[in-house]
Amino acid sequence: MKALILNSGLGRRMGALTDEHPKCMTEIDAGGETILSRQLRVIAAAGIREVVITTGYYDKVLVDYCNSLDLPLQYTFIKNPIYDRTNYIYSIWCAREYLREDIVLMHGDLVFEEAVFARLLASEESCMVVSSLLPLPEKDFKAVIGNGEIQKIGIEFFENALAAQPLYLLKESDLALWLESICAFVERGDVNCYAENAFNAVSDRCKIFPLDVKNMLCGEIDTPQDLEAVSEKLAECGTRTVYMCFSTDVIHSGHIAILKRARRLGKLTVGVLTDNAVMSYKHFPVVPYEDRCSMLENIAGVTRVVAQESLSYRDNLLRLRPDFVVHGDDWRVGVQRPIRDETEKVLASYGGTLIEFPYSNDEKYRALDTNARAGLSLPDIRRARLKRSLEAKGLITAIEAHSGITGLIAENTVVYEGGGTHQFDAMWISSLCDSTAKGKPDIELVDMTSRFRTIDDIMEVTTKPIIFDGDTGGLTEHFVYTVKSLERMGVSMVIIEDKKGLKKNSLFGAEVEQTQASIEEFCEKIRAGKLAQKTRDFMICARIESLILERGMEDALARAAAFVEAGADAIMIHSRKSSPDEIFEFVEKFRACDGGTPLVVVPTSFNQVTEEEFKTRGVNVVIYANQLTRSGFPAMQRAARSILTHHRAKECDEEMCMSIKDIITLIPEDN
Ligand code: SPV
Ligand code: MG
Repeated sequence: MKALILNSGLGRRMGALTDEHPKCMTEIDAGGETILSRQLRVIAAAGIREVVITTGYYDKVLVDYCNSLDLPLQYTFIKNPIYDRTNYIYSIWCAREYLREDIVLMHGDLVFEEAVFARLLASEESCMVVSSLLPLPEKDFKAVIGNGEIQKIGIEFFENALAAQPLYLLKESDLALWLESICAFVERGDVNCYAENAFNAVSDRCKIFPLDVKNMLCGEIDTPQDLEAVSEKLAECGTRTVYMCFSTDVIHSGHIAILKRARRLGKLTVGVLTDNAVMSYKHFPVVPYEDRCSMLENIAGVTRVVAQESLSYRDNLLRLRPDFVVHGDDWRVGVQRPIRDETEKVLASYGGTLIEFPYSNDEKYRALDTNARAGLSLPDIRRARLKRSLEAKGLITAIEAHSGITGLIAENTVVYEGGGTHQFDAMWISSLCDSTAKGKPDIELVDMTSRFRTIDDIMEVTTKPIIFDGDTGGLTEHFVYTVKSLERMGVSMVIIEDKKGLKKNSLFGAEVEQTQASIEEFCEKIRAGKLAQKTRDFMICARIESLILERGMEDALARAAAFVEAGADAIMIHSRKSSPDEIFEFVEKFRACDGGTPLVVVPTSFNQVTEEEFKTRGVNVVIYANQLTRSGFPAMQRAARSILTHHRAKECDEEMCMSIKDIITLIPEDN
């Protein structure tokens, strides 16, 4: 993209101000900034490198001045040799050979705030700056709008018109059409009209759209009075405020570039998504919220940092009422679109503006992100994540996984809701499902070595934290080794149930013979486990079977208190009733005496309760303990039956199978 600035004219109406230099060199602030230096700085800051400037009046002064500014710009100066006898249509004609790509076109006496320029560059179509709020000027440009497009530009149009400024973004094809028309005008000697007359002749084909900048500064300086008004408005622009939101763990040069551009628009406030909000939307934050805040606070130009509690910008925007929100244009499509739409609506409610910069999807930035994510699967980081998630979210969810593929489902399944996403926080390595996958009963028959093998398979392909179903924990002498091994592997929590002898699955309840360990026996096991662990992150959760074995609420509560006293980091209360009442009663009574210890539930039989309700009542971990096994198994049975019934696989393939292509691409190669 190039910029074309028209600076050939005499600027007669400026009086003495243009006695010694062209109008564009008129100073607009006390710091010596001129119309031109400001334009060039804005152009350079936007990343444009080539500028074509048409000259005429005091051309040498102008060329020397541009070079003295020392900006990272390459200039092409095109002199209009008959500048005193022609209008700028002729200057553009002189420069035509240099205009073969997308350009921004501006008159040399135009002063605009940076946000106007940013919006212009973000446009996907050719556009011209207009204002729906300013009164129609008597003598300056107006644009006639029809069907959302600009149909005519000129000073003589008042009907269906908006005040317009000669600042354009022209896509290559529209520029070519306009230039063709300019050539036709010049060749027949029409050199004293506006270039816009040539546009008007082809406006049915040359599509230029209005870019409504409302009250933002974009005005020409024709007279000393204009100069005064524009300088005043420029000072006002100094009080503009800008808001951006970040969730990133690493700040790279792409972020710095967008921050730099944002802070040029005004005083910059950065919202940092809280850990909870990040977790709900993408992956777990590698860098905690506080550290992400201080990273951003220390970037030059960031005036302040505030928390953004959810993906939605609404609350912060209504509170801070920034003039601009800045974002990459990537959120125009995909899952973030609803958030963008809401942001636009909230901004419109108080007169704010959304500014979008091109999103950099650079390979090196993606690699940084991938590397940060790879770290999440390392044992220390994965282990610590459960506690961090619990602290950040209050309630977390885990889904059963018993193999690499079910681990991938737990890891990658995401649903989109309200512009955000929802996914599981952790995985539960269920004894029931691990045993079932091996065709064995859930009676601690699958030994620890084999259970660890399952953990390993899952860990190899996932990053989410793991809660391990440790059954009874076995003999205390064995349990201490289990704790050490799990901790070393990066498991976050082991849940052991207060049973002894031959353990059967709890969902059999009192229908089968099961023995509950005494409080003292089980406390001993907890204490030994806590002594064995090496890190502070690993958690031992005591699971109480009193309700399952019909020993009553009092027994359950007494055990919970004793187990916490013995060092349990969390309590799981289990029930096999279809009504959640006894679970709710336990939670309420437990919470009356213990507000802090996390409570875990496994709502297999009382599946009607929502996570929200559990949270409100004081539960912290909800485990969906067996749903992948219970849904996968009947699907497989149906497929097997279909093949037997039809003596071929066609029906099975067509009605119940994923395609071969899908299954082979399901698993990414870099796993
Ligand atoms: C498991 O998933 O193995 C459990 C939960 O221990 S339950 O099956 O409900 O006992
Ligand atoms: Mg189990």
